[in-house]
Amino acid sequence: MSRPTLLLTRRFPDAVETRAARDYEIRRPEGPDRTLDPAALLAAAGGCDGILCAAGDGLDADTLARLPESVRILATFSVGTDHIALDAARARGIAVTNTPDVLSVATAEIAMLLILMCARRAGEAERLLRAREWAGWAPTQLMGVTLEGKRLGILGMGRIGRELARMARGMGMRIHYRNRTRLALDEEEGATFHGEDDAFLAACDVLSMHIPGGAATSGWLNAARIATLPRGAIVVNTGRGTTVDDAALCEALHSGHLRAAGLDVFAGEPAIFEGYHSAPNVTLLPHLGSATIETRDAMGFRCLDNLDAVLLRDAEPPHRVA
Ligand code: 8YV
Repeated sequence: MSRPTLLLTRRFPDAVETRAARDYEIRRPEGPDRTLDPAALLAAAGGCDGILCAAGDGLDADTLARLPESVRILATFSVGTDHIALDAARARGIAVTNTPDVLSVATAEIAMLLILMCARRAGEAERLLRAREWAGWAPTQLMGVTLEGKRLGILGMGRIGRELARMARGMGMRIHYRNRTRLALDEEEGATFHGEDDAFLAACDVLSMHIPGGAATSGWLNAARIATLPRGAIVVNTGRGTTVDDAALCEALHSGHLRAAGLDVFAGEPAIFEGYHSAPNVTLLPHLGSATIETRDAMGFRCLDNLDAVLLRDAEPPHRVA
């Protein structure tokens, strides 16, 4: 029996590539291994049964409408699906799956890393040494703030937010959260729920953002909401860059209203809003949220579990989002 054909839009971890090659004919787009434009994707998709894609691949409504009839499933190597026009996929009868759960701890770790780097000015400090400008220890040099006892506000208390809350509790932080719905009491573990933005923002010594991208959340952290944060607050974003008004965030870093910001995601990646290069107290990471060996293998296997269900067994995929 002939094997289904699978388009891999990127080079995935070895263990994932090996398993994919065992069960599928592998197809790859021409060109560099990075964010894929629709033309390259369409050029490579002819005759494919499934596509293993990633965030940043341009799967908008127009591209989906032009995918070959043979494509039955898009398995994205991400929990976020804002790069895929889900309605257009539904209209075409193409299943879309994602990778929930397996990246929650790794992403929460990067959020905590950014919180620590911001609070303790670790990025600035490292840059000082690398510039050979450290003149020696001084009692008031590069003083940060202690996290113990501070309020961590988690915007979007899903799986990643809850992992971050677990880590932050261990550091003595007090947890506040803003969510569409309140968690059950046993899941809340003492965290304070906020049903509206202003009271939530006013309670954030540190704001950690975990909301999805897309039109509904575009520019959510705007000048007015930043102004509602206490003076000296820290902002961290490991969700999607589109949820932040970059100019407003830079302005608040320059004015001193915000103490620091830590960003792992950016609107228009891999380009970065120019103002961040000169903004004080900002730590920038290149979308590392899920980048651990263990997590990336698990994400790839989750994608293959979904692809196998549809393409090898004609069954319902376990992590279907559309
Ligand atoms: C992905 C992410 O690894 O899962 C997501 O939504 O943002 C990342 O952790 C990356 O976007 C590649 O798809």
